[in-house]
Amino acid sequence: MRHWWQRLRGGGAPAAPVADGSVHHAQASASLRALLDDRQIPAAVRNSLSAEFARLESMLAKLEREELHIAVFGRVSVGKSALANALLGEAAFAVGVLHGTTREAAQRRWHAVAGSGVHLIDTPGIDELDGEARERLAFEVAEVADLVVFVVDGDLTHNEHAALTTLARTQRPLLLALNKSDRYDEAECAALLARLRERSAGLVQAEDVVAIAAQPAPLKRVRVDAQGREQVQWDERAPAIEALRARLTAIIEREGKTLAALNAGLFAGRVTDAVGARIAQARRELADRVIRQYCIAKAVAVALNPIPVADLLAAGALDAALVMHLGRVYGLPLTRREAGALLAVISAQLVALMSAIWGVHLAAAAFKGLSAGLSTLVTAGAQGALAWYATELVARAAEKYLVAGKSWGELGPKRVVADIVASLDRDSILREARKEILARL
Ligand SMILES: Nc1nc2c(ncn2[C@@H]2O[C@H](COP(=O)(O)OP(=O)(O)OP(=O)(O)O)[C@@H](O)[C@H]2O)c(=O)[nH]1
Ligand SMILES: [Mg+2]
Repeated sequence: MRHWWQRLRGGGAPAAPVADGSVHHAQASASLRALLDDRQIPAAVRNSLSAEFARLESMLAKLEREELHIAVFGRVSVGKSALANALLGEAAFAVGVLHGTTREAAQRRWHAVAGSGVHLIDTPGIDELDGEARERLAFEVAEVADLVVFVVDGDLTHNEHAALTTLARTQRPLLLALNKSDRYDEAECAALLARLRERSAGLVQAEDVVAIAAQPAPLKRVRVDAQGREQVQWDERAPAIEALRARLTAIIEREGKTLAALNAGLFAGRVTDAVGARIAQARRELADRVIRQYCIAKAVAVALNPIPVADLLAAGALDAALVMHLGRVYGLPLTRREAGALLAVISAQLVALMSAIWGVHLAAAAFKGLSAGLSTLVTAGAQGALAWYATELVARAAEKYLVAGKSWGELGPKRVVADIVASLDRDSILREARKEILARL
């Protein structure tokens, strides 16, 4: 089933009425609340995403107040403020001939819409030349809007098309309003509309591309008075925005609640992803530190008390502690028995790999450069380095298994372990290990 917003902008089949916006609304509120109250999210992660969490709060408040935000958006001087005023029926926002009349986004409640928690947001124009900062601001506003009216006063420029595409990607429904239609005659206007529909196909649904005149230029009337003198008179004209108003009210009535819920839901989804990524990153960093500590401990122990290379993989006690520690880091604690079983699987793969492929090279690499004057210290360092490397391999394999939720995945342990062996830079690990060990002995 296609989502309602795809129906909205995709054209084709007429949109079926949304079953019940209240359901979406309640679901969105619940998911925002759940995210805000989630005690599993570490304080550090919450702090690093404080702006996002603050916005979650305000979005939840907005949902609870049943508000719907509509933003007008477009290049400077296309008549965004004039349109907002025409919809509101009052001169709420400054309108001007100067480019950049509107400097900051501002919102007003739209009382004319039934049961209205609907707010109109006027935004600064996206400047084609140097208004990078204002463009960013406008995009931010569009982000908090549930629905965006993109205002143009002619065919889409390259920048407008790019902005429209970006907005469409934010999954907000878009309306495209051709303003200042009073400047065109009927045929020109129809041709422009057709052109706009063609160029915005896939971004805006055809019926949501409409012609309006938010503030038509006054009509010049020339009268000849009794003395035969010409009198010029300017007649103000009322805004002609019915086509847009009708589309807006239809959408608000049919799916206003769902729109608000969708916007909140999308944002909650992004925050959830961000939280997940931060937690994963924090865990990786912690795991790195844990692994390093165990590598040092084991390497030093082996260096002080050398054992045959073949026994390195079998040296179990520290490895079991390491694997259990990693389990706690990744929030998937392992019992001692589980840790033992996991180690057995990994070691079996490593032993097979090492003896089959490069066991000889491994030993050679560890002992490289030892031909001249084998001091016990250096030999011990080399053995310790080897222990470090083996520990690192075991730990990374266990980490993969834990990150995948205690699973080797479809490929199985053999492939996972082989991939890890291939991905770790053996020589640099051995070099670093030797340095660390020698510094400690
Ligand atoms: N002819 C005509 N002029 C219009 C129409 N709507 C707005 N204008 C004029 O266009 C100019 C700009 O209008 P604004 O509403 O300030 O435009 P804006 O998009 O808000 O501009 P910025 O705030 O500077 O980005 C003003 O001089 C308006 O009178 C219209 O429908 N027809
Ligand atoms: Mg303005």
